[in-house]
Amino acid sequence: YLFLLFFAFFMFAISINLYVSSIQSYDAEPRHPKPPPKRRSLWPYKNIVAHYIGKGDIFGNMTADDYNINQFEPKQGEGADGRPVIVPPRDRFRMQRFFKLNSFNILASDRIPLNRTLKDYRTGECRDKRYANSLPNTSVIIVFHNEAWSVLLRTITSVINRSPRHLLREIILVDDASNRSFLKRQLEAYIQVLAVPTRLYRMKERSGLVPARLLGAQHARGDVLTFLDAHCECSRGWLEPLLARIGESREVVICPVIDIISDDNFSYTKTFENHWGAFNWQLSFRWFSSDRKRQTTANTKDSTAPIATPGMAGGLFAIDRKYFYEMGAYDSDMRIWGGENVEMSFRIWQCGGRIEISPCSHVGHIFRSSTPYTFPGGMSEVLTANLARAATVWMDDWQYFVMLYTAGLSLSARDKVNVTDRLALREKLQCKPFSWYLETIWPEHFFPAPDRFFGRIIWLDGETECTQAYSKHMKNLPGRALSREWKRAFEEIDHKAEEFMSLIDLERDKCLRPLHDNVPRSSLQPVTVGDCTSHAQTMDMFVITPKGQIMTNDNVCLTYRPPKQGALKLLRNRNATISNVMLTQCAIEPSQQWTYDMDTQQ
Ligand code: LR7
Ligand code: MN
Repeated sequence: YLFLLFFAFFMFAISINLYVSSIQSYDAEPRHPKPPPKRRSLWPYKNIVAHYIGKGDIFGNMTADDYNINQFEPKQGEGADGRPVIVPPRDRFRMQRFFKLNSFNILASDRIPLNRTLKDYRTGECRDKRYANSLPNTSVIIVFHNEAWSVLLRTITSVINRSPRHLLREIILVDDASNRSFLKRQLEAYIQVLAVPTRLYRMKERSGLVPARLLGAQHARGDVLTFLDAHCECSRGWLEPLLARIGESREVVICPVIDIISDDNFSYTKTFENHWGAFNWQLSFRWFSSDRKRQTTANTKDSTAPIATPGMAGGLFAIDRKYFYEMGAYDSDMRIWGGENVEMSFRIWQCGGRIEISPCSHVGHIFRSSTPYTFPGGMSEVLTANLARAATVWMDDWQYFVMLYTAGLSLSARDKVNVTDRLALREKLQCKPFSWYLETIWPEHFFPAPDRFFGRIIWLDGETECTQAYSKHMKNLPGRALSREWKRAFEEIDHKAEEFMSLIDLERDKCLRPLHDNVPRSSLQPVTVGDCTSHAQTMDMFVITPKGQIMTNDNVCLTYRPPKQGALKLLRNRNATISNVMLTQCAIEPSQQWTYDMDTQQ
């Protein structure tokens, strides 16, 4: 028995060793252009020791340098036509281990050829569309920080293969101080042999995507600047509609439809073409889907015409190069990540330009659920500072609303930023006020406004099955108020909360609670009630529009849904009435129309 036990242990040790060294064999540089010789360990157990003591254990954290472990072995036909990739079971362990390096499944990507085929995602009308012979040409600018090899190169390859050669003037790569070694000489060598002039610039130190894009733009010579994230795939016919729209009007910033490349299996999924974008109370970008007017010159309903959008996602867009600079390029003080898309959306619209999405242009982007890279200075600090800059310069009175209702974006964050030069730009370009933006460009918005009520809603649970919302704490915001008044108004709401608490019967009264983060914008969700809180920041706040919509953050509206006939269960349910009030995407329909009497506050 002892012998058997010993033998079993021996076999176990050997298999562990084999397994771990198989992980280590992932330690090869990408195949192109020249695979470096494999390093062989002199002492076989070094790998195990390195795993458990040195480089962090196999279940633990990895550093960027570990990514030199890159096995790029595309297999013909894998991922063809945008199909998902299946990583064989024997690689599942490595797959999980390497996922966190990029927050996407690099093993799946490494199996797909750089020039994989995609479907044609355009509608028939878009395919049939003919464009002028003389479109402006473009520089494609791709900035990256520690991007994965196969993903970055597939982005570049798709740009080259799917752009008409005469329209693609050059590709400009900007490395935002990556520390992965294959992004150094190896990348430089790779881009020498490409069919389109490709240049690489490097940031001296990690700065963020805004400074990197500014550096790229500075070296660009095309008529148009087209920005892409470093993990995209352009599909057939993506470029012409963008350039054609700018050829028509140089004051248009034009975005493609952003399709989804799975972070898990790299499948390419077409998204809806009639989506448009805007921002929630925390200024994060959101997609919306109600119909908006298309930008057509003709009266006919042209399905190929671009759709105006109040906000842009930020990563994928084309803009006339000179116009980019006339309009103040970017706020160069925005660091690392975030906020620049908010700033640009407000600025372009308020200063006389337009932002549109072309339904005929499809580009895939890998959406990730977490950020793989570091945020020097702290993620929330960096984001807060960037958003505070955007809000202070462009949002007028609404900046106070954003400051109070955004976790982390306090009034003190605003006081720290110095935006003198951006305010001067706003002055120089004679830009319109934020109220104009909300009313004209984004009439569906869900922000409080002078013609709207804003506050909490108390639910008086009841005798009756009729659904009615009662409010005791609505505040009519001052009309053409000065900023200071607005600031006071919001602080008052916060302040009055205590007073408000004394008004309500804590035992009986409950406040309506929107489940902001959990509400899928497309489906019905029952509203919840909970204890009334006293902090503005908790966001159990609603806006009542003159049309009677009760809106809250993220385009969610209170909707009445009649109880099902003869549902005995409902009668027995004490919460029968509340269960008829749902939260769903705002739309102009009778089930979303409520009445509010200002005098009785009911
Ligand atoms: O410090 C950094 N330095 C960089 O060079 C941080 C990032 N980057 C690069 C990075 O390698 C990538 O190529 O900048 C690019 C964008 O960074 P991502 O991919 O981490 O950003 P994201 O796709 O999560 O975020 C979106 O919002 C950002 C706000 O700052 C930028 O505007 C991104 O470009 C933008 N991406 C898109 O719009 C793609 C569609 C997403 C949607 C909806
Ligand atoms: Mn991205």
